[in-house]
Amino acid sequence: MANNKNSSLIQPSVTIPIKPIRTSPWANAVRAKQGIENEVKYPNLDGMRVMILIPDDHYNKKLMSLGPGYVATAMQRCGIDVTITDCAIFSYDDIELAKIFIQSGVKIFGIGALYPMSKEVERLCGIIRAVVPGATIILGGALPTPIPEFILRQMGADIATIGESEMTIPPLMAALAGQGSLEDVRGIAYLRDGEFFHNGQPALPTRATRVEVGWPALDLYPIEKYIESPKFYPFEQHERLLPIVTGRGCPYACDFCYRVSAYRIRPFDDLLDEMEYMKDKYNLDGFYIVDDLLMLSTHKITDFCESVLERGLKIRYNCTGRVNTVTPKIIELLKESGCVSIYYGLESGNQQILQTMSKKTTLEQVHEAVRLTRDAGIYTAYGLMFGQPGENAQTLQDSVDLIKNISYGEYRTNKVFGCVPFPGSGLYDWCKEKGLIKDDQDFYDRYINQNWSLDQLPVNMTDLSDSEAERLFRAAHDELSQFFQEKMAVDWVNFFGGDAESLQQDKKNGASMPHIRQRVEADASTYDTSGRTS
Ligand code: B12
Ligand code: SF4
Repeated sequence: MANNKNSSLIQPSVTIPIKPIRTSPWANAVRAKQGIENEVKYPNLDGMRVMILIPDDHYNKKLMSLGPGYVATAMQRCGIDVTITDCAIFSYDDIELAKIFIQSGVKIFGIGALYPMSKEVERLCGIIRAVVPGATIILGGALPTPIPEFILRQMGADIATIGESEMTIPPLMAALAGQGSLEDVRGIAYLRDGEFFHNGQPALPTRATRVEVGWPALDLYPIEKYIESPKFYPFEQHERLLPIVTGRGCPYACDFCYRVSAYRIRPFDDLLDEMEYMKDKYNLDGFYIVDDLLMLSTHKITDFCESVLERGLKIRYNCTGRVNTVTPKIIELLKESGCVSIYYGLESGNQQILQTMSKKTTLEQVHEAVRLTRDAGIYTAYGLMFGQPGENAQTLQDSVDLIKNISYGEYRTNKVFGCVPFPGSGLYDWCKEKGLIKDDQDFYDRYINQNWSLDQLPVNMTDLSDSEAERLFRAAHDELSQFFQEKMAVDWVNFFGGDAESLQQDKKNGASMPHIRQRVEADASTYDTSGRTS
């Protein structure tokens, strides 16, 4: 943590000094509606060649990133010869990448990325610049969208597409081919002779169907590599799974979350057609439903489950969930239609903090949702975070206690993550207003993680001093590690049999069984939150 505060007193009282940062859960939906369109014209760009790169996210579970596939489909509809190179799958070093770029002969590169991949993107851009003179580099995704000028300059790229880009791509590529000009392309930002231009928000697909924007160009990915990669619990390693999105955007407005657009659910006939197609083509057993939309409303989730059942689609799937939409009926339908695991973004064990972050959920809903889910035999994963404005020792302890109270039958540790105010979130703007983040460069320098882990507090937004916030965060981590080590040791003995007495003896001596400790430590380093926040 870089900023310093004087007070190191821990206030156990739960006094939240600020109001929720964003209050209307529908704010984004209303704002973005004007941009929604469903007509795209595809120019003929035969002969144009593009390489889309997926940066390495340094995670052992290789989840296919769908955004580049959608963008590639838009390019293919223009006749562009496009390839996708997934650096997360192949972990190329600099020399290998340089050779790939040179040998490809391609002059236009696209890179889709999230903020945590920024150092990787910088590396990719640097290598392209070094070996492909005159290359055009287009960035897309959550990395450039909220702060395109800073990101373009820092990465050394030329053009950023803002948010969802299927409808931006055709006019953009036409402009690059000399059929039109960049000034007229909506939804991009770019640097020209060092000067920065921003052409505003993109047009968005109404429902993201096959007809409208197409399905992602799966043929361009190394599909078997994703299928072979380690599985999310409770799927088994032999199961064949791929990700799919059920819609776009989100109608809520949690203060820590980066969201750019109105929510749009895909029509279920189109979604189920795609699932059926993928299942047949790749012999799939199931899906990771990666977006935030599936459990947004009782109505939607009911329709989805019923559509899966009506089609007789025998699948197993996981999804994200919102505790406020859970009912016994919904859980029953989810189970019946093949759901094996739900990831709930619980975020905090303190009600006032939930309100501060505009989560629009209650602790009663949390307990009820977890109980119903687990009683139905659906595995429950959850994420909590520490570091919201107004947090103190007590609010952190409330989160630790919540985890302990709702955990049973665990195979892995659950922990409290650091709350990172990513660019594009309400918190990022709030931090700038309060002077906690000076500018985009300041945040870029503080955010040192380049992987999935959110183990740091790059900006101290709490009421605590930096050192106290850090100390309490580590102490919470240790408390939970200890808790899960003991819990898993007991589960292990119960499940596999073994010497319960010596386990008790170990515990009395303050020692844990070494094989359990190893397993817990290994697991903690690859904790799978799935990047999901709903
Ligand atoms: C699936 C998912 C993941 C997956 C896959 C991520 C991926 N590379 O796609 C995994 C599990 C790996 C993941 C991990 C994490 N994630 Co995540 N994830 C998502 C999620 C839920 C859905 C993404 C998705 O598939 N959307 C649907 C597709 C169609 O949209 P899209 O990917 O945005 O693609 C469109 C545009 O971005 C653009 N585009 C995309 N690629 C390209 C490429 C080019 C060349 C161009 C021109 C355009 C372009 O056009 C696409 C089509 O419209 C989003 C939330 C969301 N609803 O988007 C969070 C989200 C992207 N994740 C987020 C976060 C914070 C994380 C984690 C840090 C969380 C964690 N600790 O677990 C890690 C970070 C991993 C890393 N090292 O970078 C944040 C990103 C914040 C930010 N500013 O970067 C999001 C937005 C969640 C949120 N609500 O805040 N995540
Ligand atoms: S955390 Fe989930 S529910 Fe909240 S705004 Fe983000 S995507 Fe929507």
